[in-house]
Amino acid sequence: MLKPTGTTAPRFQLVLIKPSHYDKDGYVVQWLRSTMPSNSLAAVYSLACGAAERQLLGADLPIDVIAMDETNTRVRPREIARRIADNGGLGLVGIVGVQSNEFPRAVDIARPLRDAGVQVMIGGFHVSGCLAMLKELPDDIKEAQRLGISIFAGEAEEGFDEAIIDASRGALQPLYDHMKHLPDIGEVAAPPFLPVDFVRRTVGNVTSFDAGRGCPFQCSFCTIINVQGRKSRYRSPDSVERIIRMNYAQGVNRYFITDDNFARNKDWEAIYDRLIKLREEDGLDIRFMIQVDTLCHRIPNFIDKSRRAGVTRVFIGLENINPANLIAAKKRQNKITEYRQMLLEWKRVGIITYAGYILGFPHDTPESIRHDLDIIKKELPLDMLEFFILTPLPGSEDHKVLSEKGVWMDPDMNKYELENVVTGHPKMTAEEWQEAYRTAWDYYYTDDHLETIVRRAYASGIIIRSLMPVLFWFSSAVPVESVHPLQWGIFRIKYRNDRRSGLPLESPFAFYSRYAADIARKVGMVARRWWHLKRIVRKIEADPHAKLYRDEALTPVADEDSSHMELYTQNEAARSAVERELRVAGKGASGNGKAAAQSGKQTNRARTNGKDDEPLPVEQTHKDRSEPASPVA
Ligand code: B12
Ligand code: SF4
Repeated sequence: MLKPTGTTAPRFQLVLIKPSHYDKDGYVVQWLRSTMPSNSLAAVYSLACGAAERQLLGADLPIDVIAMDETNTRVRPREIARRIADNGGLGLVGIVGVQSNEFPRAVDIARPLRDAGVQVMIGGFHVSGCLAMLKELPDDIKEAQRLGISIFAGEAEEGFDEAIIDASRGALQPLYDHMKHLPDIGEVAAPPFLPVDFVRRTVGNVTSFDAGRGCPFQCSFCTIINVQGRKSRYRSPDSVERIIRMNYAQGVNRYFITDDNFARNKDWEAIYDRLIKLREEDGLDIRFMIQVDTLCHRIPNFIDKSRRAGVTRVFIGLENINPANLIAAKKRQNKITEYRQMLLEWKRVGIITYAGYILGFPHDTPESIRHDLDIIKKELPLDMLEFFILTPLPGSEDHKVLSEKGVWMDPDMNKYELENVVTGHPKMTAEEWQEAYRTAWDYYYTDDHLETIVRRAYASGIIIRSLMPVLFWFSSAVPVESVHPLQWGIFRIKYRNDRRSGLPLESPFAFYSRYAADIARKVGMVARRWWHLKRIVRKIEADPHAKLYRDEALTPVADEDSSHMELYTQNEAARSAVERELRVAGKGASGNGKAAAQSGKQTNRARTNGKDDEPLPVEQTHKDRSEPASPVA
């Protein structure tokens, strides 16, 4: 605890910081306006405010809650320490939602605070993932504990009060492990919320909240199932409405629902019905972005209700188009025979699609990646594609297996941002793999393909003036700023003194001249790319035939010439997958490539009956077998 400096009655200072991470030069990645408000911060901030309102520490020790998101706000540890000292010396700094790539920065923020005697606690996916999956704590977490930083694994909805009380007594424990029991979030008294000031420091009028946690599937690269579990836990429609009304009251009406797979939120329909009521009966102008899996279109009503509920953008975990890779990653629910149908369904209701694509599965090579991208561009009616390097994230099965086998993984957690090669690959050197990632962005977002995306969108009834900024964002982040679009922001802020521990301070001249040159270069690039897209949009709007545009990707599944579609015939794995789907649908297999490809079409039709021989997700194995919402049941 800090020595008090003031004479006023003590007030417990609860400071919450969502950290950022370092760029390749060791400077904090920070923006004038960052991508979006952090839901992790919103969740913990709300609980902290709840504790303050309840007078958790008694009437004599009020709690002041201060929150900051480092992606758009400078964190000054010395000022925080002074504030705590000025208020009687009692306080806790919670470093919130710390992902693996943010862990080194989180510890750097904590170090001067610990030197000043401040109690610090770190929570989030890195520590929870490591505790969930590893037999022994990794060195970085042990080092944090050695510095006196307390670790909170699990969800703050349970156990945060205990930690605050311990901190008020100056008796924070080294570890709070709440991984064994995952809390029910149905009716949390203080659901996620951030004041509008946080939203104003981000791009657009968007905030985020989780309507549920957990996913039933078993992808080997996924951390979510091991941290948040495979059972769907969800907020009640009342709770969701409360979050929306609180935000609406402060003028925030766009939302990113952070559920990794909203289609598997068991209460999706009741939540949608409430959103539909809010829009259609109560007249609220609210819009959403959600994340789903590639079988979501087979859940009756899901896509149509998404549109009515106000969903305008959907993120889809496509990951790969080579079935051999999908099987290797245990992503068996992704079926190439469903991709086109699913994307066309979203197009039918005018919703913009984003898909994640992972590079570096075992069967990938630089050539195969380019070939896959050619197929995607030609045959899949997809808007944005975003790339990730396959990364053994702490908390995933992949990470656990490699750790147990003693396979090399880069020990620098700052690199675990899905943009760096951090382990070996059976078919690519590290350089080839890294280069394949870098070039994938340029290869997908060519000038021609940007025009094709906008043409397809226009012909599908998507508002292309809304698509344009998003397309700009996803096509430009890597070429302009060398950061992933999910980490980009408006105008990069850099402080010479905020450099990674262990790296030297640069001279002001070297630092500022490079910073200024960088700004000039980026402004030029941004302007050029924006005007280029604008020209495309104008050209298409002026084209009287643009609404009639058709190509292979937009061709309805029923009319597709599947024997010539490379998606179904690209390799042996694709042909076998198509044959297998045909068998499952009871149509028999033919064995030759052409007929096998045609089975993709038949399968798409036949499978609307909802029959499948896939192993069911864990929670759907018994009583849910007849539940209509389950597409794999
Ligand atoms: C929304 C989201 C984002 C958003 C917003 C970030 C945010 N945290 O809100 C954006 C788009 C910015 C983002 C970006 C990225 N993300 Co992200 N993101 C998510 C997502 C889908 C939801 C986050 C969320 O709201 N979770 C729900 C909250 C409530 O859970 P939580 O964060 O764990 O917090 C709870 C507990 O951990 C605990 N807790 C947390 N902190 C603290 C602190 C204290 C003091 C206490 C007591 C408790 C506590 O209590 C909280 C409430 O229950 C998660 C997946 C997921 N299901 O969480 C991925 C996830 C966190 N992201 C991930 C990754 C890898 C990224 C990116 C690197 C991707 C990329 N290439 O750009 C970037 C990195 C950003 C950066 N700054 O470096 C990984 C992290 C895995 C890992 N081991 O680190 C995840 C898990 C997804 C995955 N692929 O596995 N992301
Ligand atoms: S579908 Fe998404 S959230 Fe579910 S296990 Fe796979 S990667 Fe994880």
